[in-house]
Amino acid sequence: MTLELYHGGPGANSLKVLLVMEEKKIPFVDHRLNLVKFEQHDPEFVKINPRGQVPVLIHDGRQITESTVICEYLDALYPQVPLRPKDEYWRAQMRIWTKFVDEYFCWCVSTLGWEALGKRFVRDMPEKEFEEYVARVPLHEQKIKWRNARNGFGETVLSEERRKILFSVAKLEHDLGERKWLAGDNYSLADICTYSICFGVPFLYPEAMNDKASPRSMAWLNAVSERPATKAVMATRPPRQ
Ligand SMILES: N[C@@H](CCC(=O)N[C@@H](CS)C(=O)NCC(=O)O)C(=O)O
Repeated sequence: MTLELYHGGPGANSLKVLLVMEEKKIPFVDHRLNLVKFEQHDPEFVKINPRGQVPVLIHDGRQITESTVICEYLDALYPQVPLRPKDEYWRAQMRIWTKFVDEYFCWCVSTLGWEALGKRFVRDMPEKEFEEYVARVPLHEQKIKWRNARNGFGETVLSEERRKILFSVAKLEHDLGERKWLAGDNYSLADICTYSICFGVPFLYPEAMNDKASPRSMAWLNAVSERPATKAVMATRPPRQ
């Protein structure tokens, strides 16, 4: 069996899959794309994923997208280190968390991330060069997102996203008051998928996540960060440019 992973390095949706790969020690052919150099919109990559996004898993020549789906797929293929609760109730709780992350939490964190990324990478890019890159972006919504990253999202949008992050952190604090991990007694995809989106929040919006405001979430974040698999994957982050 051959597995190939196209990813953007240890961040957000790509991080979910990289953590699963490392927890399970799954061998794979590693294709790392530089997202701020727009490699995900390169015509060669768009042939692999017409949406021009990562992560993408290729299993014996067949393509699978959607990070959470890929994580479940890998857990089914490599069940020796289980990352989904066996108990159906807790498995449902795991899915409630991964769904919440994909449909709600990811979006508000990502807007703050794109705002920061825009300032660092595309705000000062010459107009012509930027428009050439945007012309290659296949998804209309992503074209808008890249333009917003360049021009700034504006305070109305950013303050609404901050409100949603506060709501998400309160949900984390609540659930972690009742259980050790997000889907019960064992580390699971709920933790992996939430961590992958959440680990940047203490830097992007420190008022929302810090030892005083959200002690349980911070302790959980540290517990995930201290896992050998997380350390190994995070060590591959490039130095800040
Ligand atoms: N729902 C998809 C979202 C994939 C996604 O948003 N990927 C981002 C990286 S985290 C991406 O490729 N962004 C680059 C772009 O859209 O230009 C998933 O969970 O895999």
